[in-house]
Amino acid sequence: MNIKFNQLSSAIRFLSIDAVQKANSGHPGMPMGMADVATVLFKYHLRFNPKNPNWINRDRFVLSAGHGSMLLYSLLYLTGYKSISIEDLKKFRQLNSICAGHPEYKKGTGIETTTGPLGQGLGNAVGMAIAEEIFKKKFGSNVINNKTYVIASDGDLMEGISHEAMSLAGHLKLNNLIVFFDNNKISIDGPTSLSVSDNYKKRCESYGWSFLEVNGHNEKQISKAISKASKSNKPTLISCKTIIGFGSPNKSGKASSHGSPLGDEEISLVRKKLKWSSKPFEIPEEILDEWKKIGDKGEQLEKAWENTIHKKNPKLKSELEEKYINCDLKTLEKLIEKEKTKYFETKPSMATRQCSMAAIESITTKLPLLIGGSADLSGSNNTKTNNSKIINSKNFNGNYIHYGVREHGMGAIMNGVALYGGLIPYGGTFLIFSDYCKPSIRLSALMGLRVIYIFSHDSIGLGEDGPTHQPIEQLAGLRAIPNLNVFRPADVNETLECWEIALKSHNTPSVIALSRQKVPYINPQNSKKNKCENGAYTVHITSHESNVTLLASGTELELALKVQEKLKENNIHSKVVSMPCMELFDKQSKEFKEDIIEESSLVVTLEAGSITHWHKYIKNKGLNLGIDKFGESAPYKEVYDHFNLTEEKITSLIQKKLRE
Ligand SMILES: Cc1ncc(C[n+]2csc(CCOP(=O)(O)OP(=O)(O)O)c2C)c(N)n1
Repeated sequence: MNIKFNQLSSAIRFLSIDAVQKANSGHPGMPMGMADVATVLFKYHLRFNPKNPNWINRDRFVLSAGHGSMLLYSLLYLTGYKSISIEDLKKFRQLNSICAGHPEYKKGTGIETTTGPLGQGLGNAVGMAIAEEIFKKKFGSNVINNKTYVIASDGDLMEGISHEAMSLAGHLKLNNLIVFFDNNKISIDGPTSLSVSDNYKKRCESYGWSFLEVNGHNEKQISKAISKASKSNKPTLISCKTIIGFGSPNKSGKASSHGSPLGDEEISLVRKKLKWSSKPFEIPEEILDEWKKIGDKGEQLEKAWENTIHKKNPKLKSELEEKYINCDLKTLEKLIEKEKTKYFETKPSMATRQCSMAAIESITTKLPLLIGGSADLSGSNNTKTNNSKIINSKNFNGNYIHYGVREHGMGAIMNGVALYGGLIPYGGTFLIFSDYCKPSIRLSALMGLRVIYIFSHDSIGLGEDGPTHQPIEQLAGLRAIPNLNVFRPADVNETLECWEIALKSHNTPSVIALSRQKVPYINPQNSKKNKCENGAYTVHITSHESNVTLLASGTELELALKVQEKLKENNIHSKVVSMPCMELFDKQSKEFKEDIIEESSLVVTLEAGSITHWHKYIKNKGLNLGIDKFGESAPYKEVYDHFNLTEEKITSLIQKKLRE
């Protein structure tokens, strides 16, 4: 039997509307509207192998409009991915179902990224396309030549992040990136004319993108546009004029089909209109077979690819997989040890941002997988080193990206680079502007990606730039994100150790907060052991019967040691603990924690920022010293004094507290 094109797309439409109806929540309109575009893409163009969702050279498909998740789940089921069965589709939006409300990244499932916050997927796709170019340059275009396809909605393109990501993609001439714009002119509040009158063609042209327009329900037009886009020397946006809720007699073209079940009555009208007599979740065998055939082609595609690379070099595949995709960190430990010993001998005073630069410079000699960058603050974040080679549109044989002033885009792009596999992205800005990329950081954590955020100028210690640039609540906000390690190293030794932990954290992103101002070398003894690994360690004790425990992070460790001296002059003994990473400390055993923070002593925490996350360490007594106001513009020592963060003031506060 000859299966017609619209029977294939109807399968997506009905799985989507029936699953949404069964869950009694979800978004049917978008999958109904984009079913034709998706069918053309999967049937004729996308190179994928459901039997091996991890095939390195597969085309990436990103559903940036994550609310239309049923479109993706239907496609994965129909083409034969093991990750999604018909039973899973019936459990759409239920606890522990792979078919979550919005797509949630899980390696090896065909779900390439977590989407839902609009615009993020588009940013991820730019990162994937950059990663592909880097690999292509390393291994040749007959080895790596995949494309990245995206479905983006009106909402995706309204979000500011889409501007940042598309602008950089145009600048880098990422011709491996093809975006389908679901131009249905409907969003939640109604017609998009309520809020937007952008000229998308001109917008794309100004970014350096190709712009094509098609009827999103016309098989030939869509396919022709994809072929044309594939030959472009720029990224392409294909504006697909579609009807949201296509096939629904009363709800198509209307916002009412966007985000709620159509209802049984309307669904039976859609069945009539689209001539679909099958029951919910039943796909006629011949249609399912046709879809499976589309999926099955992937195995051949992958085999042919394997043959090509085998001919080129029989060892290439294993090198690709072992050395790159699985990220070789074997040499890292030795390297960090060597660097630590070097600095123990010289004991340099350096700003921790400079310590980080030194760490990066040595790590990149061994790890070509590290892809750095900064949102236009390279010199300030110290992310660029003598080993940095700039990536540009003419040359992807590099390891450093000038992201421009695009923090949000940078975060989403780094997530995409990490998702592609085989590369470890790090990117910098000022800690204050972590707020500008917070949604992407949250997604790094939610997806469990090894992305390293380098945030310098981490306190009032930046001085004269004043309260707009002095972070106060930023560390607290970041520490509130689950599965994110927030490091604040105190000297070069800790900075090296924090970098080592970040690189070894395969499923957890890291923030490394760094100082603008110099700090002394503090590490009391050289050890192979990574002292930051447990989150905190004792730096100096004046007597084993100390009655004060000073707990500090980053630049305030120096202050804590000065306070300790002053206390000693007054016959008060104390212990100074460095806490470079709260998250790691909080995971340690009760015994370890009690050994570090002795309940019998007066616990004083010290960090030039919000005290929010320090409360938990002082129990009933003790002092949380920090700043819960906006900063001040002045030379930094004066700002510290203004906020009572000096050894004299802190010492007398502690003395007063001990007398209480
Ligand atoms: C960052 C972000 N803001 C808001 C939302 C909530 N939201 C989900 S879909 C949507 C807009 C829907 O319009 P469109 O993107 O055109 O999708 P369509 O109606 O075509 O399915 C909004 C505001 C979101 N998911 N992400």
